[in-house]
Amino acid sequence: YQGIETGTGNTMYSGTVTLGTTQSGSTYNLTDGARGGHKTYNLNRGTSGTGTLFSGADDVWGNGSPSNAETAGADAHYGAALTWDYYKNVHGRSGIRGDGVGAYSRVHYGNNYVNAFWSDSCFCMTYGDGSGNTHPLTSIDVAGHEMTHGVTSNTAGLVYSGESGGLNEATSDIFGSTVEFYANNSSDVGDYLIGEEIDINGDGSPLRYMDKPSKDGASKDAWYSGIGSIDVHYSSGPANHFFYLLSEGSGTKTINGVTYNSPTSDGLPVTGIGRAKAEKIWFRALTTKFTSNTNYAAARTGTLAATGELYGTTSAEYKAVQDAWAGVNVGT
Ligand code: ASN
Ligand code: ZN
Ligand code: CA
Repeated sequence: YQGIETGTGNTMYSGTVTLGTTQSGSTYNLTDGARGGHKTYNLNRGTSGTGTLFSGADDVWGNGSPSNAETAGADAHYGAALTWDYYKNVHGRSGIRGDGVGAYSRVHYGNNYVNAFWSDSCFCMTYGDGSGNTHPLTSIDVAGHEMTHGVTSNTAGLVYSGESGGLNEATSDIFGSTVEFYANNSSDVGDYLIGEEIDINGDGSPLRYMDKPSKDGASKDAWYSGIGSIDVHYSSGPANHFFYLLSEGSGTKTINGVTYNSPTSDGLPVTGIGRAKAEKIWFRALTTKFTSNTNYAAARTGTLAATGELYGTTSAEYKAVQDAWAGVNVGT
């Protein structure tokens, strides 16, 4: 017998979840037959190849603890499924390349490896186990962030340096967050923070803040001439901030228990249009307006063009896009 199944994942960050699996004879494995055949492999601290496909005699994966090897696999498999479902159901895109074909994930990369990364060459994503091998980087937003690098390279192709590199990183943070909201998971709730679950700083603080990117001590809240020469994970700040302002507006707001306070660089207020419209605008711009060398000025033009097509150039949405870019010092 060979068939598509749904198993149970006992994850580290997202509680007990349903996973897409495959039964092959008397064993089960982490192959998501309903999502392009996305597979999840155990590198068992290796750093090359695929290691072994997670498989076992029952369709229950992990126990919520990082010391159980299956736990990180369950988190990664869940994050990949959510990202697949998000792009399919929200944006009508079937898989990272839009061709219905799944990628694959690798967990337990290296020893104490504190990063996760997407690779176009293997069409796969990889997760380290974090400091002490106790904080795998397998949260929902990180999964969505990494897989979005694959979407970006198969659409706009934003070059990963200079201002286009900042826009590439911001695109991954934006859709990493929207995937997290889409998941509607009660353990790993949706927010405009990146990496709040994986404790990369050791003090419970997130890696990045979209409402006010400078809270991380390095990212920029607003564009300035020369921003293209800083690290792309910091030059992403103005675009992350733009997306927050466009979605939620300026000022103070509490969402899912997190309080945000988003300033604007021009001191003028922005009225948010909601995340559901903002994510449509960014996706349409990414896939039909942005190119490999899009910079901040061109991102403003591209998102305005996308907004005009979606909502009209005299709409409140169009004005909000103008105001949100002005609020991060782009094209005032
Ligand atoms: N986690 C990092 C990122 O997605 C990995 C990298 O620097 N390429 O940006
Ligand atoms: Zn990234
Ligand atoms: Ca988050």
